[in-house]
Amino acid sequence: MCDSCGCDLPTDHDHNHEHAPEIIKVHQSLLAANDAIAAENKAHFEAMGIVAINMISSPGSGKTTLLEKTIERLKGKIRIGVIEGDIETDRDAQRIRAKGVPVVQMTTGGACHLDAAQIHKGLHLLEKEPGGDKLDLLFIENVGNLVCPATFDLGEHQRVVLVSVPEGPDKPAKYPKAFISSQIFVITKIDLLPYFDFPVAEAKADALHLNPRLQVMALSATSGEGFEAWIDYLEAVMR
Ligand SMILES: Nc1nc2c(ncn2[C@@H]2O[C@H](COP(=O)(O)OP(=O)(O)OP(=O)(O)O)[C@@H](O)[C@H]2O)c(=O)[nH]1
Ligand SMILES: [Mg+2]
Repeated sequence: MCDSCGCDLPTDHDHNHEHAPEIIKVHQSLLAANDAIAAENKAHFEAMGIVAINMISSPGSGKTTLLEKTIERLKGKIRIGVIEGDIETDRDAQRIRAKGVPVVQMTTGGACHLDAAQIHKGLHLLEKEPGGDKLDLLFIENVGNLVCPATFDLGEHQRVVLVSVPEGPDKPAKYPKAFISSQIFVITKIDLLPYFDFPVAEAKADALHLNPRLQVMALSATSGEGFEAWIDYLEAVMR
């Protein structure tokens, strides 16, 4: 640290520069601490042979419903575990437990996202659940929020961002970070397309403008339309 101006540069640096406000420095160091734990999580996943997928969306976009249908479809073929993130309640964990796979609920007590330390803790809790120590695929359902979860690496291999038809097609343009940092964009509830103004091509074009490598799919967990592409994607990431 520089004794002269108190910044992080060596003492002999040119002092003719602006200092980052303290709030930015604290934020940067919080993220650096999170990233270090995320790297440990990733190493843990790889040592255990687990593929980890982080699901991000606004509240109610259909994350848990998609997981319920996915478990129904893949149970017995792929060993699935789930870490649920919510501000309060274990309702989503109860829904997943009813499908017969290991699950833990992390409640954040107000925080709008999961962080890497919570996933580290969640993994150890999951290992104590029946079957939770031998998984092929771990889904992490993040807290319903399209903003904060995009900033926190959890050590996942894949990040999936979901937008449901009733939310409108402007979400990629308005919440770009979630789309820039994800590998897959899933448009959900397409059974509702006849009732909402949701030009799929517009949402897709905006997302691809932000992130040309994004894989885009559209599905309905309730009607099953488009579901095969999601299953194909999961089977591909498991290889
Ligand atoms: N029409 C229709 N409704 C759906 C579909 N998927 C989910 N829903 C409904 O949308 C509502 C919210 O679904 P959830 O799966 O709980 O959404 P979520 O993203 O997990 O919500 P949070 O965990 O609160 O962020 C429920 O009433 C679901 O039945 C779908 O494909 N079509
Ligand atoms: Mg949910």
